[in-house]
Amino acid sequence: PRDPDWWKSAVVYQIYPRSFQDSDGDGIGDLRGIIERLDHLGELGVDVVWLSPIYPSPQADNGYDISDYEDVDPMFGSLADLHELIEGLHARGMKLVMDLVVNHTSDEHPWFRESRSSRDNPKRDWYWWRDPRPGHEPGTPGAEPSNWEASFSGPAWTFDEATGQYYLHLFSPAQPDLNWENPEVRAAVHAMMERWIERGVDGFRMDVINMISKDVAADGSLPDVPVSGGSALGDPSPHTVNGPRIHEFLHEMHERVLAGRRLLTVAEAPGATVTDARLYTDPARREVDMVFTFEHVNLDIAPGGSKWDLAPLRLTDLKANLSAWQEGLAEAGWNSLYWNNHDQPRIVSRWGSEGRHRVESAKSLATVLHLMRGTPYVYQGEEVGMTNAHFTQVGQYRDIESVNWAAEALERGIPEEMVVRSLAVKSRDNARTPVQWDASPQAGFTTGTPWLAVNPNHDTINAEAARRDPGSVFHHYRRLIELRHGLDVVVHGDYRLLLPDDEQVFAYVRAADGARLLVVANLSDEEAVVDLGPDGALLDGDLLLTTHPDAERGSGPEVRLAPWESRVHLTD
Ligand code: TEU
Repeated sequence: PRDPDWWKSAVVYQIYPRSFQDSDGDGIGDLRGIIERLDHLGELGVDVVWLSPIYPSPQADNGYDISDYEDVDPMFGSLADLHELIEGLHARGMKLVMDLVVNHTSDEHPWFRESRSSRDNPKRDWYWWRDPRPGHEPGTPGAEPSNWEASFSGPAWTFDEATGQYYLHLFSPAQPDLNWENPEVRAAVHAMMERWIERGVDGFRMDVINMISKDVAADGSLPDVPVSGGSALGDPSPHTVNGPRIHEFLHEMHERVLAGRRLLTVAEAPGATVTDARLYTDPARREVDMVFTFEHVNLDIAPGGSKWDLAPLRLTDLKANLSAWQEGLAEAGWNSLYWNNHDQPRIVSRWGSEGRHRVESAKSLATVLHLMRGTPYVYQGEEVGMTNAHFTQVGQYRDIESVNWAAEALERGIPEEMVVRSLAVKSRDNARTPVQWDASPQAGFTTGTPWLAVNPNHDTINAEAARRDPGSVFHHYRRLIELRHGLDVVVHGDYRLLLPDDEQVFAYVRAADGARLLVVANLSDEEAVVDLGPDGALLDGDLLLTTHPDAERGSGPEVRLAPWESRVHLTD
């Protein structure tokens, strides 16, 4: 039975506008640049575009610090350009999902300007203002109202001299947290969402939405939390996620704004477990359609460390975690499927084999992700096999999270080569170098000077070369998307992991109504030989997709796979 939920067979493409395509030569991507590239998305075959923030912003966190929720920042263009983009997408049968960043605003948002102007301003309680800790000199270390830490280094509280109180910011001081306990705040957000829906948007990606419910004590204080070093967030900022009223707030938002509309909603949920996700995404609970988990992208963090404390990934850990999410949401709820976004390093450099097997590893990682049960997300450039930036100097980085951490780490005496290495592996700027469109100077991204350096490997890694090469990563993504659009077993089939203990091969079977899809991938630099047991018979099924079309293929149960070789067989 086809689900009424169109987003279950859809593929989403994330655009980080600042780095996608510049149309006016200022070195920063913009909306008209996106409009110029819609044919690329059409050829890839994606159904939805998730657009990272384009709203007015001082750009402290590249637009995730919003000073006006209902306009377009002139650096990206105008509301008219946005309407033209929406029309251009709808004309191609595609949809637009906006980034909803409402855990916090910019400190330049009028709401915060009013709130901070005086203790009795009507909007004072739209944010979290608290007195200094008793017995401490205000503004000195230890006087913060609680021990919460910010995600971009430092305490989560900043002292405001004018009114003698601290305000809360889980991210930078330029990103004060909204107080969702206040019904006026919730109503204002709901009204803003309603107006975006009226402008024609088709859904929302909700930025750190599981942080909006804070653990408030009866006396209104935000109590200390145990300092756990690296938290589930993948950074050392202990505070509450999945707070006591989160489901109430999301359900209220659903009932007030989302109900009865065929929108796509995805909640970015750092620290959420699959048990939490079942509560967030069970349709009977009417909260959101799916969540972004962080568990799999935190598997290469040293135990108890932060994202900067590097550890190698164990494939069996990745298979176990992804399978737990597949099984955990099999009966009720829905998965998002992603390797990349604007906050994560690029997968082919992180867990692929960029040097020796860049194309095959990019293809095989995409294959194992896209044929699982859930909605796949493709991040700009991932479909071309773009790599990390390979910066060699701290000064090359722009991202507030990287810049702040590097300064703090060097201050703490961490050797510079360790800082440079951690940044090269994990900085969010790895995802933010301009999209590589062709081999021309600046990769066809801009005629000016790009805000962040274009990767020199754009001379060979670019969309134009990929489109011309039938064996490219691009065409492999295009075929994966076709399989999802054409095969019910990909959308609705159940999932069964094979070979859980194998450290080279990721293999699973999807099954629905008699159809069975075998996905088998060697995610290692060495040849692999595995015995699929009774499932080996599925190797006789039609070969739908492979990285190695010329490989000799036996008929199981043993299968020999070249480094990074993957195959997809359909038995129906
Ligand atoms: O990300 C929240 C978040 O948890 C990440 O910043 C995470 O801590 C980081 O990726 C670990 O390296 C969202 C947005 O995606 C991010 O771009 C914003 O900076 C952040 O919220 C604040 O809005």
